[in-house]
Amino acid sequence: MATIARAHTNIALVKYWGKKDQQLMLPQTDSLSLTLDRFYTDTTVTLAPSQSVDHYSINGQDVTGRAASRLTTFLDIVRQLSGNNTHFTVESTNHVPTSAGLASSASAFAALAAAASREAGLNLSRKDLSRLARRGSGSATRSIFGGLVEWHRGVDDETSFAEPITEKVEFGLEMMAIVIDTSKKKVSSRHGMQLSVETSPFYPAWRDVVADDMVKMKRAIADRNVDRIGELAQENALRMHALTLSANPGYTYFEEKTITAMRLIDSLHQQGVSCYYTMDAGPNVKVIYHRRDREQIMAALAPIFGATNLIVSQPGPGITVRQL
Ligand code: 2P0
Repeated sequence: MATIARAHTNIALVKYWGKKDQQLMLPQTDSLSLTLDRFYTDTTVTLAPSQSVDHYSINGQDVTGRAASRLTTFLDIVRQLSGNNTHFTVESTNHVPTSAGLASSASAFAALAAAASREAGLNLSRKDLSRLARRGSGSATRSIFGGLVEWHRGVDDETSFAEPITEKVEFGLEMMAIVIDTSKKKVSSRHGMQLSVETSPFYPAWRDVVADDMVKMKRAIADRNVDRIGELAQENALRMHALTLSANPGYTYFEEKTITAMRLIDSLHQQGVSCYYTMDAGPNVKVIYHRRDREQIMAALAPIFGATNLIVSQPGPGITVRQL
C-alpha cells in the first residue's frame, strides 16, 4: 500500500513575511494567496516497517543532510499525531517547467502532510491538514486549498490555519511567471524573514499594512475586481521587499532583470494595460492581469525575456489524495 497526494503551489497576494513562533510556525500576520494550476508536487508515501530511518527522494535524487533532517522533523510530528512510529519512504516529483526555479516548499509540504498523515492512518480534515502542513513550511498552510485562500495567523497551533475565500476563481484572474535565471545564492526565506522581524525598523508598520491589505483584498475579491486585486498585490509586495532592504544587514531578492521586468510592467500599465507584478523570495516576477490582456502582455515581454520564459498559469485546485 502507498498513498499519493498532489498539491499545487501558491503565490501570495498579501505576503507572509515573519514568524511569531518559530517552533509552532505561527506567523506574525494573516496572508492571502492564489493557488496555481501550473506548478505542483506529487508525493508518494509508503510505510516502511523494516527501515530504521525515513528515506526521501525528490525527482529521483536521494535527499540527505539538512533537507532530510527537516523532513524527518516533520514526519516526527505525523508519527506523534498518529501514534504510529513506523518510518516512511517518500518519493516526490516536482512538476515545474525545467529549470524555472519556481519549485516551492508550499506544494512540497502540503503534499507530504496529506500523503504521510493518510498513510499513517489519520484521516484529517482539510483544516487540520492545513495546520499540519504549516509545521513543515508556512506557505504550505495555504496550498491545501485551491483558488483564493486566506491563512489566519491565529494565536496557537489550533487557531493558525488556512481556509478558502473562493476555490473557483471564475472572473478572469491569471498569473504569468517571468522566469529570471539566477546562479547567485539567495538568502533563504526562513532566515530572511527572521532577519526582517528582528532588525527592520519598518516591521511594526508591516503588521498594520497587512491588517489593512487583508480587508481591502477581500473586498476586491468580493467585487471580482482583477485590476484592484493586482494593484493591492503589487503594493503589498513592494512593502514586503522594503523589509529586506531595511533589515540589518540589508539584502534583496531582486536582480537586474527583476527591475527590468518591473519597469516594463509599469510602462505597460501607463499605456493602459491592466497588469501588475509581485515577487517572492527570489528574482522571478509574477504578473497579475485579466486573461483577456494575456496576448498583449506576452507580446511586450517576450522580446526581452524570451517566450519560453513566460509561463501562464490559471488558478489551481486544492489537494488530492488517493491510496494505491
Ligand atoms: C508567502 N513567502 O507568503 C511569502 C512571500 C515568500 C515571500 O512564504 O520558513 O518557504 O518555511 O515558513 O513558507 C516563503 O517562505 O518559509 C514564503 P517557512 P516559506 O508566500
